[in-house]
Amino acid sequence: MKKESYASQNRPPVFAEPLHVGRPNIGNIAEIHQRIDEILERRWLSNDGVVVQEFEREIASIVGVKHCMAVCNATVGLEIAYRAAGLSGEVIVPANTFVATVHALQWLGITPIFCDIDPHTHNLDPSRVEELITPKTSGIVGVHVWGRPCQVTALEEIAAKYELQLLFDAAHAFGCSLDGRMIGGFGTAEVFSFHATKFVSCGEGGAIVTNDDIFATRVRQMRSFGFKGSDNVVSVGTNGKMSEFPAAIGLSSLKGMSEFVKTNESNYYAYQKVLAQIPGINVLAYDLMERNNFQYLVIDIDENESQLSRDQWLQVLHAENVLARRYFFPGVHRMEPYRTLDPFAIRRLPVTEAVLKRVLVLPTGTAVGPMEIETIGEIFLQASQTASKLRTQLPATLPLPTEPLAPPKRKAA
Ligand code: T4K
Repeated sequence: MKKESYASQNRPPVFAEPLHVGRPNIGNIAEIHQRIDEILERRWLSNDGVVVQEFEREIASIVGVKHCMAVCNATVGLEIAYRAAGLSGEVIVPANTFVATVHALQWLGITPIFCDIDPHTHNLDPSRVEELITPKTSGIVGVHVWGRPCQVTALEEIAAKYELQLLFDAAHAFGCSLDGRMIGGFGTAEVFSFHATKFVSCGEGGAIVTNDDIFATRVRQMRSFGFKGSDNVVSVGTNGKMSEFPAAIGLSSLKGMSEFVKTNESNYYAYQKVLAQIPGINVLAYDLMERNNFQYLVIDIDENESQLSRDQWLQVLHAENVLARRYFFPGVHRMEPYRTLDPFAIRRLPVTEAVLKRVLVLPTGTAVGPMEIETIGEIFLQASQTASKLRTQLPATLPLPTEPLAPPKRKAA
């Protein structure tokens, strides 16, 4: 790692190697190898194998739910959960989320109705939900963005009043709590992601968790082509099964979970310390009375105070090999096919629009430590001190490629 002034031109980046958001935390590699050897020796590679079952038991016990169904990834998990919950017609959902939350609805032919978010939680604003309910509405999907919980009680009340299904995309929120209760036990079901970029990871993987016995049975069947036992198909289904190998990686990752959280948490405090001196940059806070996984290090940028726009900060950081991400810009409502299907969604999402222009996610996890964070703090400090010059050199916004894919060609009738 070579340190030089950011202001000097024609020099290598401060970090010789890129620092990624979402660099995987790896559990005990020897243990992973051993588990994989055992799987191979058993010659049972998928379809409800013993390692998947152990992984499911562990998740259910950590979260405190009756049922955990491991799936190949959270996107397919959401598709299965939405279908098993009987969602149809219209479903109310935030646009400040990873596109998978919404794609899983659209994939099932369900119309997503984008609802604005709360400026503090960055999650669905319950006070904006009721005005979007129509006779076609079948459910509400909340997302615990950054692992910070939705206003669950308010959403539960609305769902009960209008007899709607309530589900949560908990892709970010494994190991987090709300009012002392672990995320995973709310609504009809919640869906976790164990993708490589999540702090507990299988490489690719996810889990649907619920306390509802009938729902769990339906999910188990739908996850495996609709089979109930051999040769007996009782519903439509897909192949959403997790195989033994990702479950083995997941089990080792679960063992490292408390260490990963500890690292994320100390990174969080280190970032807070180094960024406290930078005007207009605030580290998004976690509620320290709750359990948090601290897996996302999010900063909120006040452009007026910091003198640089979010996209200018992004350019400053990328020039130094700090590959910050502007999740979830530009918002799902501005992505295809939603941009075309619901071009006026933007008008009812003023808070979403504002938040999406202020947020940057910085690298954390076990690949980042105090030294890197100290250096990132220096990059911020130097850029802040030369902000008026940088403001004239760097474009205030970075364009997005916006071309939709051409629709499939149909044969003329
Ligand atoms: N709901 C929500 C709210 C979600 O955030 C997600 C996923 C889902 C649902 C769906 O869950 P899954 O079906 O994936 O289980 C990444 C992840 O691919 C995605 O899983 C995650 N959310 C999202 C927030 O982040 P991208 O498009 O940013 O991925 P990518 O390839 O740019 O990788 C992110 C960074 O991680 C890069 O800087 C490189 C680094 N990386 C990535 C991988 C895969 C590594 O260092 N090693 C790796 O193995 O979506």
